[in-house]
Amino acid sequence: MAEYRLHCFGESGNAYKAALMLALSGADWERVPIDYFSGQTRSPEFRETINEMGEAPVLEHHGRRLTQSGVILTYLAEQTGKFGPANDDERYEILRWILFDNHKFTSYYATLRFQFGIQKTGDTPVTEFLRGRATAAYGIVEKHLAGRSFLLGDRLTIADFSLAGYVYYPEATGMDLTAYPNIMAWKARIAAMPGWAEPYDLMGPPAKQY
Ligand SMILES: N[C@@H](CCC(=O)N[C@@H](CS)C(=O)NCC(=O)O)C(=O)O
Repeated sequence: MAEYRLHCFGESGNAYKAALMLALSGADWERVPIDYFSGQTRSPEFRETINEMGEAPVLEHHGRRLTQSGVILTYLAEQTGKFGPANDDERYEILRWILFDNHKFTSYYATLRFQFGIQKTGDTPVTEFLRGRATAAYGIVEKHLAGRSFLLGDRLTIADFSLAGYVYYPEATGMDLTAYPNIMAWKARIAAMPGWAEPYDLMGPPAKQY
């Protein structure tokens, strides 16, 4: 059995954040597939034995079970000694971006992609609202990345893995990411790192063709 076990599924960008960290830090890990589209995360068994919050990702390590990608990233940075903060200022800066990501950058974009690109709802007042919120969050990150290689400056950290969770997925959102040149360059910088792979290569293929 591998040292780290990541409960995940291909479509989950929140799980991809942890998978990216495991892959780029060279950890010994394996995936434990979740059958999300058959309702596994909503089953009483999953909630009682794997994650009461009913979500991916879940990381198992030496008898510990951790959930929430931000917690998992923080834990992995401490365990591996890689991609973590170098001092207190960086610790707070990383936490600041992880919180912004969970509230705005990932959450609106991921929900938009789920509705528009996976459930194929077409445009509705909900997707239009989500796209407006995601566009605002992308604009903030685009501005922050001007003149910086990564969120904290010159060095790749877990804050980047958090925000990078959904930017490599191919499903339609009705947003054109090429309109964000700093985000596109940042995405390419992360993709050039040794160990990087596409979400569906790291965590398993999509449940169907979207
Ligand atoms: N804030 C959480 C979000 C996790 C999350 O929303 N995971 C999705 C998959 S990407 C999920 O399992 N959703 C199940 C549900 O909400 O029912 C994290 O960062 O881990």
